Amino acid sequence: MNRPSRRDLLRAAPLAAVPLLAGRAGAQRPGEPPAFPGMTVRMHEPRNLETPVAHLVGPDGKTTATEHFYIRSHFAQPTVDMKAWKLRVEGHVETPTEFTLDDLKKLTAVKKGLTLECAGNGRVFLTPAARGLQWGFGGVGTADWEGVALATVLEKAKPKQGAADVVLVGADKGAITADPASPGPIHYDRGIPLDKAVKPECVLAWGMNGQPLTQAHGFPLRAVIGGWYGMAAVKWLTKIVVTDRPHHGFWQTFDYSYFTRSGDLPMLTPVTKIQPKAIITSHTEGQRVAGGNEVTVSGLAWSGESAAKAVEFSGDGGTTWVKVELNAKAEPFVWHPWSVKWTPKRTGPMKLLARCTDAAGNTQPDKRDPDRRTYMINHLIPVEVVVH
Ligand SMILES: Nc1nc2c(c(=O)[nH]1)N[C@H]1C(S)=C(S)[C@@H](COP(=O)(O)O)O[C@H]1N2
Ligand SMILES: [Mo]
Repeated sequence: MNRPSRRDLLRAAPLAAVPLLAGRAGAQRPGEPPAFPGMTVRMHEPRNLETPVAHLVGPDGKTTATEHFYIRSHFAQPTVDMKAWKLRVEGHVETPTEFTLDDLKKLTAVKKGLTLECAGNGRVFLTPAARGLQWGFGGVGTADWEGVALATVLEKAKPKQGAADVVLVGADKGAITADPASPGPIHYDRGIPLDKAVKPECVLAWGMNGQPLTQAHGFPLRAVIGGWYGMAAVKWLTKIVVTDRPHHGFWQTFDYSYFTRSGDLPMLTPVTKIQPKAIITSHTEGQRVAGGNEVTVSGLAWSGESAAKAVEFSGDGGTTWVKVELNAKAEPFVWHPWSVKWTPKRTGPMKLLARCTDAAGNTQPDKRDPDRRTYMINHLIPVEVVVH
């Protein structure tokens, strides 16, 4: 086998070079966490890793292999002492309750395929450049989550009349010092309105793709809030606090918020629902494609609480579009693989685009809405290939 020389690696497109270097045996420097083969490092500590698009879908054609599932952590990963670990449910409830992991496993178990997307996925494409981790297309993944419905756990504690939010609290803790700073060290948390929290797509998961959760993905227990961006999927869950008023916590005001408007009154609003999006996974920026031959372009499409109902493809930067035949009925909460045949008819750079319309009739916008600040990035972003 021909091993690429170091010069070749350095000459490769910057996007491709990072996973190659990160994946090389021996690339780990002393004192650094182990290398994650094939992952793109967005931040070393805390560890934040992006999935290269070619690894988004694993061998089963649907889910992301756990070792390739993106990792987004704001603080150092906490290590949980399983002898002492309990999940406490308290606050505006009739029966404050504590559960060991075994207690939870005795409740009715559920297993669900759910797509998780970071609210900042695609941030690298924003102009002007935005602060925050520079995710490309790969801050997203789908796993089979095994656990108990959040509703089942709430039923045991019995929220009182007037319960508003279900605040999920992680064991990780730290101080955000960049403006807007946190009020000293705080846990990672997120409030979910009770009416969403009791929906079947809200799961407290101890299993991911048939295995116990890994440390990075929230061992021993994490939330997955189907249809909502990843910031609500609190990892290393230790406490659930039911409140009698909306929880205006740090992670849904100073962070993970955007502007909605009624008339011309902008109002800060927590980021919630995943927006429709289609991405191309078969081709990457700058890839060379032979002209005149039919090629298969493939990718993924999803739309939070709705289903990716229609996908369109353009090989010419949006001048003409073709309908993509979806080979299976799309479902809400989970992405849908798609593919289309394309024959490039001229040489030179060509912009490939995919566009998703969901079952509720929402289509991806052409242009970026600045009211979304640095989140919910689903305007059309081309992948430019070079036809030769
Ligand atoms: N406790 C805790 N939970 C967390 C976070 C965190 O930093 N701490 N990050 C959130 C964000 S922003 C995302 S996108 C998802 C990512 O989950 P993953 O690392 O398993 O992909 O976890 C969420 N849950
Ligand atoms: Mo995120």
